[in-house]
Amino acid sequence: MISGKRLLLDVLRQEGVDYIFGNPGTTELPLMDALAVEPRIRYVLGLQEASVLGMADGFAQASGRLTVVSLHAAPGLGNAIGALHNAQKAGAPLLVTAGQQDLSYNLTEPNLWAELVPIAQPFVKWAYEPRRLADLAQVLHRAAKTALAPPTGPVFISLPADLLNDEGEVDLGAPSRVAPAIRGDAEAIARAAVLLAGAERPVIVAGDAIAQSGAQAELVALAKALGAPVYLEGIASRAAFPPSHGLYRGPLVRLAAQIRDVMANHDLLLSIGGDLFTLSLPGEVDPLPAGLRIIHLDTDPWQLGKNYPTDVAIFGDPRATLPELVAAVAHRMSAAERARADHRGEAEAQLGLTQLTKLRKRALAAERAEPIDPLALMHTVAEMLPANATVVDEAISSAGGLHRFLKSSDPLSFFGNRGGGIGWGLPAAVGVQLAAPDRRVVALIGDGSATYSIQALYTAARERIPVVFMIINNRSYRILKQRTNAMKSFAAQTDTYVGMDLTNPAIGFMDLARAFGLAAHQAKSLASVRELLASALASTSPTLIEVEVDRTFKPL
Ligand SMILES: Cc1ncc(C[n+]2csc(CCOP(=O)(O)OP(=O)(O)O)c2C)c(N)n1
Repeated sequence: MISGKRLLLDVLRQEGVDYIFGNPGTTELPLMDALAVEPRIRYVLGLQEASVLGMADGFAQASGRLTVVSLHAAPGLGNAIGALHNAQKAGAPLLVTAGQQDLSYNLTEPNLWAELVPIAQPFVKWAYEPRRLADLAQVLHRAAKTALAPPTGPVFISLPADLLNDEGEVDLGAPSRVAPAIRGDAEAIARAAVLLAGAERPVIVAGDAIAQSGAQAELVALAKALGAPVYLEGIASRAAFPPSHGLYRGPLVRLAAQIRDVMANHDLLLSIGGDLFTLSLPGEVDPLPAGLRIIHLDTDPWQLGKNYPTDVAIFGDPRATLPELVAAVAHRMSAAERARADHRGEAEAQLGLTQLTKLRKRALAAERAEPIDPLALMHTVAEMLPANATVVDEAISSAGGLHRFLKSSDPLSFFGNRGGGIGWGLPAAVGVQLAAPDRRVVALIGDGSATYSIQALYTAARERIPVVFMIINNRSYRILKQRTNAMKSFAAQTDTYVGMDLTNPAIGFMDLARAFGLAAHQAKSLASVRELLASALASTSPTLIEVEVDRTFKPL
């Protein structure tokens, strides 16, 4: 005989779970009761569900492990939906649960009751509400398997309270795992190699799948063999390529005209897990010039040929597939083609290094600017980061240059907001740090973004998670001002931006941080940033540094 609540925790233990991120209510009380005698699972309390989900997202992405979230009924699930959208886009393997009222009286429409599965469904790979204790173990195992099977992503299970309180003789079952390293089709690899070997001006767009599969070294080998520049996809949220490498070009801008300007220089586009293309606004032009050939390798077959016809579409894991592709290209290339690729690679690398030197010079020239120049700030922070640092980036309009200045490109060195719903970075940083305790997590967060899920600071203080939170305060939604200005209409003519200034009153970030139990400091010069960052990095407690930056913006 076993109770549903005991079975729930036993099955989660079988699935390797040792953290639950949650915020409790009446419908979760059976779970909270069972946790009272389950020392192997740590319950990480978040004070609002957007923060709970965001922390779990960071943890899941950094650990690659099944990560459990416990939310409270329909209102709790509703609060988490924006963050669930982000987790879905990032492919975070989350098992999201919400307590449901006792099935026996849902017909009466009790307090907090609404159907949960339809709320979660658009944002998950699978959503289900078990109705019998006998099904609970199988449902949980299937949920875990589904979240972790490539392409990874969140699943949702509604947990009716009566199932958790019920008792019965039920089998716990056992976990299943789908082996993730899918090797691309050999015939497709051979066709891709023919096109790549003969390409005159190939370009690579690298996506998050590179970091997710740990294929950085394989990508460098391929880029070198092809003499091709490497751009990150527009919504890059992971590190794919060494930032100081001459072939690196940083992320594509998410605007059609800018992408087209890049692509016009090339005859073949090789996308490795890259989004073709997630744009921020509809463009008047097509991002891809006519005649550009496309080879696309991805762990998610949905992405292959989604928006553009693809000459060769390979369903596979980059790390498992790229060595074969590199070997096939080497085998196909004639001596003349190889010489051409080497020559091209040298010229591209030279160009990349010149661009990087120019950008560095601009950052250095702005070092003394007051208020602080965002580019100079990114350069300073990147220079100061220790080798084992992880950057969590939600600096939005202040992040320019960051991707080029960072020194490290290992898979855990960088996390960004893939889904675009802001309020992600602050909680995600807490989850990343919890999953990677040997690293130093530095979160670069815009002041606007920080306020959506500010209560994650409390979890950092309560759990002693030593993130360095750097709030980049321009007292505005600057990116929205930029974009409104680009419409060249009333706002631009009158220099009036409705609902985009955070000045009157100014938000007291140091007061907020201290109220949640963190040490907090303010920097108004780069010298002070250096000093405060150095001491925050030396601390074993979380710290918040508010950096006042220049709030003006350049027209796009
Ligand atoms: C959940 C959500 N609400 C609103 C937005 C729209 N939005 C995008 S960026 C932005 C402002 C970000 O401000 P901040 O973090 O200070 O960065 P800045 O633009 O100043 O660089 C807003 C409100 C969004 N993306 N997601």
